[in-house]
Amino acid sequence: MAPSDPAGRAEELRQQIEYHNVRYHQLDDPEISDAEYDALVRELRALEERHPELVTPDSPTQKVGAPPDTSTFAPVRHRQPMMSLDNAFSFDELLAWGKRMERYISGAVDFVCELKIDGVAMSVVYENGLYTRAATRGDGVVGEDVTANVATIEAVPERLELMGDRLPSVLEVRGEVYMPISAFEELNEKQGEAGLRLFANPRNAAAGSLRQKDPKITASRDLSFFGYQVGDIVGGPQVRRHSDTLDLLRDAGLPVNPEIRTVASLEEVDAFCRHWLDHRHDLDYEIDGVVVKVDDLAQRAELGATSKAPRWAIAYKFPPEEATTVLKDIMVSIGRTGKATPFAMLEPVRVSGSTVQLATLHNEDQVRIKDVRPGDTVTVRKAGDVIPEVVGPVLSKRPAGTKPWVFPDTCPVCGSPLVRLEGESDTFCTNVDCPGQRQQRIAHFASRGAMDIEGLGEQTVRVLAEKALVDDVGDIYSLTYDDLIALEGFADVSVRNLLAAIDASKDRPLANLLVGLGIRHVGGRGAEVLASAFGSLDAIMEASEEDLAAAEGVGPVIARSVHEFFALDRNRAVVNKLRAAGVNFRGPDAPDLPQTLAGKAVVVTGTLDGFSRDGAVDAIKARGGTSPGSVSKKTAYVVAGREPGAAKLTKATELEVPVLDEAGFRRLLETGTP
Ligand code: I6G
Repeated sequence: MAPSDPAGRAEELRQQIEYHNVRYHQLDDPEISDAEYDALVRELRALEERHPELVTPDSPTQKVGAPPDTSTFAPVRHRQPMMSLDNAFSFDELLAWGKRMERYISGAVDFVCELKIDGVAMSVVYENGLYTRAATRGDGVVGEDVTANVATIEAVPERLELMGDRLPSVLEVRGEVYMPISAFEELNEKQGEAGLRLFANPRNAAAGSLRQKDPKITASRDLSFFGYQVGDIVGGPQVRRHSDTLDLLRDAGLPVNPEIRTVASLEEVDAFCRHWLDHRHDLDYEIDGVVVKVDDLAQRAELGATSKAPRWAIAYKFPPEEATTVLKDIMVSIGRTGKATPFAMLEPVRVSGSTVQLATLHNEDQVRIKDVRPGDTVTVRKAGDVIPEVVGPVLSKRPAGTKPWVFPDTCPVCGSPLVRLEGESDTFCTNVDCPGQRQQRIAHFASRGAMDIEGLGEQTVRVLAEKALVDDVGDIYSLTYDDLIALEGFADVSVRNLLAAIDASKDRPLANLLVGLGIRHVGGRGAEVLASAFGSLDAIMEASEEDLAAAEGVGPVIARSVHEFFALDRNRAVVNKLRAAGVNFRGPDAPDLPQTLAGKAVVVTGTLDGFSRDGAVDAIKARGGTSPGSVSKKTAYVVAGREPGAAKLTKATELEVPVLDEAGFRRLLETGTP
């Protein structure tokens, strides 16, 4: 459309918005993200502001929501119009709203900040304290009667709590019906198992669950409700502030969101918004912004409303976490454990403030259940720090002739068979020497949270591996200036930076090294626990599975995994390369003592004069050794105090393990020999 044809563009935008209104409000199957919808409305509004002659009475900018679907649900005329809210997309827009208000009111303003729950707006009417009717917003004047369905929601009380003579004869509460994230995930799991369509997000799941002819289905869906506003009240207490209204709702036994705050300035509003922008994923329900309302009801009356929205409230919308784009292809990546993960290659798209080109599809079942195909337009989601994922296809935009994607049966890197074990959802490359796995292990070692070697990302690791410069993580420390400068894309500065980063990584804490080694089940927390319980990598390596499991915070699964890892010669060889390079093997609490017992197992039995039992064990560990509870052929020495255990001494004699007295033990600690 030519920019010089504003009338044509306005008409086109109106048609598009109407189309998306129906998909969102009536079909619960939106094709575009909320942000893309908001952008269309904003463009139309800006166009109409520049050309007021283009405003039509039926323009979506003049209306709320979409007409109700009266073919399935009876129409309900709201007692008072159910308005929508104006939006602000930045703090500047929020300030501009505050400024606009100054034209209507003067004096100090208190604001109530409420989380904007991503659900379905609902009007719920109580007459003489009894639940009588629930209706959707519809077009703001007439909504859909969903009384039977909303009656199944536990959070919506059947009867208001006794308020004595404060009980209003009519109370219409407005609020949001929503599906908690945990319930949404459970529902989608069940839908997938039953081969049914997955819901794209909790809002769609809530809307779809409400739009059921059979209330039993709604009842099975675990919906919830927060009240946020009185729509109409007859009788009952007089209130002067919105915050008092919320107290009234609480007193009546209606659920009100616990995070609501009343503040005295827009700066505090901004702080509230920023806090929830950072913490939105801490909640078990989705929010897409913050609603800010003037608290004083007299000030509200002065402010009034436009045809569509009150002037006393605004919705501050968070940046979008979803967008639609074209899926160019589906590929499979091989992780460090051999796990084969399908991922989508996308036309680049902005989501959550960054450009996304790749998004995970998790596993074979997920691709099949979502049925996303190369060529599809897909919804992409990037929530918080989570890896971007493909939510699902926009079926109405599917090109003709696409075919379901088929998971490959061989590894895309080494060609070995891909195997999926019975009852498991993941598929694995069976070749432990697969270059794909090896490269991922090295990239993981260098990643943040592990050894944090800046400049040694997946790309660089691939190049280094292809040139046979690195085979395992130990080889990183043998890289030379000449090795690197010969590589394409490397110059003097980048080589020096990478070598400096590699050198700096030698001093990382032991927990980072443990994470970097990529031992199954050992994440950041497990690594911290191991590092402080054992004090050194050697002590961890030499500990028995029982000793590992006996350490506080280390369970049997981690203990077995650690033990199995260090039992492999291949892994011990890597550790030796790291040791030779001078990588730190010492834990956080290890005092600066010479590692005279590195890798040695010393069993203590009987009472020593100069050491308590724990003190002797600590002294051994502090010098890099271990102190198992029993004698085996791996034991280097047995230290015998007064009244030693007979079984230990017998075993030591049998296995020809030297037995030391306390003086010998002291020499051993100091020099490494008794
Ligand atoms: O759509 C809405 C969502 C949340 C609202 C709203 C709200 O308060 C937390 N409040 C009002 C007054 C309106 N819509 C009209």
